[in-house]
Amino acid sequence: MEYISGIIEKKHIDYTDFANNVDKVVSIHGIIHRVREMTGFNFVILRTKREEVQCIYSPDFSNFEWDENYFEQQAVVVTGKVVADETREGRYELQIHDVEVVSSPAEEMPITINKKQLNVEMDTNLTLRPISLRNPKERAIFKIQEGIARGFKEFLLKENFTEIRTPKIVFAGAEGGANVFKLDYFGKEVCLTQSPQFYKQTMVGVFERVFEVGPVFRAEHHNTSRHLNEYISMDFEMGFIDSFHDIMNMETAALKYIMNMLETEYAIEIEILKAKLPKIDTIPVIKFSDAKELIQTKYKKVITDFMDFEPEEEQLLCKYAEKEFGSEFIFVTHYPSAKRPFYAMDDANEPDTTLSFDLLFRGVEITTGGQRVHDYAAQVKKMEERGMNVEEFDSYLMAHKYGLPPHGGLGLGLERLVTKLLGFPNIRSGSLFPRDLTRVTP
Ligand code: AMO
Repeated sequence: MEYISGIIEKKHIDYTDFANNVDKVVSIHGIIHRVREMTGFNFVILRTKREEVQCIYSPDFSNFEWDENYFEQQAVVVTGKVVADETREGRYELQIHDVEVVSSPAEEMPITINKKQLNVEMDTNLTLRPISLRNPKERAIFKIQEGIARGFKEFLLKENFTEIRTPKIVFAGAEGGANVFKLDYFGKEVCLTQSPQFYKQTMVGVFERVFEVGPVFRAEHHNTSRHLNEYISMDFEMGFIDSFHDIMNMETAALKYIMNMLETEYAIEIEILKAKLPKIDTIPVIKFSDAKELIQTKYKKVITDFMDFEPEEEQLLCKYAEKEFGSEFIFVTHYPSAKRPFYAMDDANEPDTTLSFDLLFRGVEITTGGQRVHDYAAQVKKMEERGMNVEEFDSYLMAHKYGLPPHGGLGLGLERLVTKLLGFPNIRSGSLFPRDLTRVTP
């Protein structure tokens, strides 16, 4: 009988092991990313898990002749001697002794992926995503994306939140509106979740503090640089809050933790992308109505929408926050009740507004959050006033009926955050395989 013991054999070393193997002969594997022919020798750049590794072919120390059998995009195992790179301090390179070709591509790439910058249109980039992502700069974006989600998770676990996974096939859209994907579920009409909202509130009754990082779906019918039809929502929800300020504080602390993690653990990608991380000290807070007034008086803009911000208004607010308070973030609170979902708690002092907020960063809304209605009777009343069929929401309201502490939470769009963090104009740059009006492949 054959048994599997779970012993993981490291067949080849990684670039990070080079420092401990100077002057030793080692093997490393990777993809031949680029070959630069020089006089008398070749630079062979290997694309490995995270780093590009410089190897040198030279008849002086290589045991074979570099000919047409070796070319870019082959998967190879390279054996050679580790030496210090004399032109780049702290870096190492490999003097190639032998190369074993493990796999060769069937065709040449239709685009050049081994230059610093992928010089193709967005459309080509997305159509050829399986290969455009191999460009070091493109893939670095998704390492940063990993870092953000990792920081969010690590931070919340430290704060005693429990990670949950909620269904994506649901009975009703949490955020209301028409942007719900409907689907047939064994003859019954159901939808794809717009947000884990109902379930995260429900789980406050179970764990008090919960979070989830997962896909949500929005049937947005417009093509913009800020909207996707599927995106990753980073959500948390917490009980026993005194006010929605507890939520804004938790988010500010989470963002500080995330930026610190990126700075320390993702320096390679920060350097590749030349990313400018925001400094977060305190984040200014402004009320929605005051923000509208400010935009009108300070920036002389004629307000046409009194219920929400136009993209340009969000940009102006961020400009204001940066100029006045040196912050690239700004919280806007007390959004009009009419524009917020039924679960948002109204402000007792100004019932037309909600105890909710948005967080704007570098000109775009990246988060919505706030305090929720936790009292059963109050929630039913608010739903009835909105003409909703309360019975349809029985399973959600069970949490309220049998008791929930005062609670609140937020949803942070991962792609919006990573896109703004890295200074890209279009959200598609921050999505691995974006889903938009025209794209369901690759
Ligand atoms: P909201 O609908 O405002 O709130 O969404 C929260 C955050 O998700 C991001 N986002 C999007 N990202 C990409 N494409 C889209 N189409 C898109 N729509 C939204 C934004 C936004 O700030 N349940 C509430 C959150 C809560 O109160 O806990 C909700 O989903 O970054």
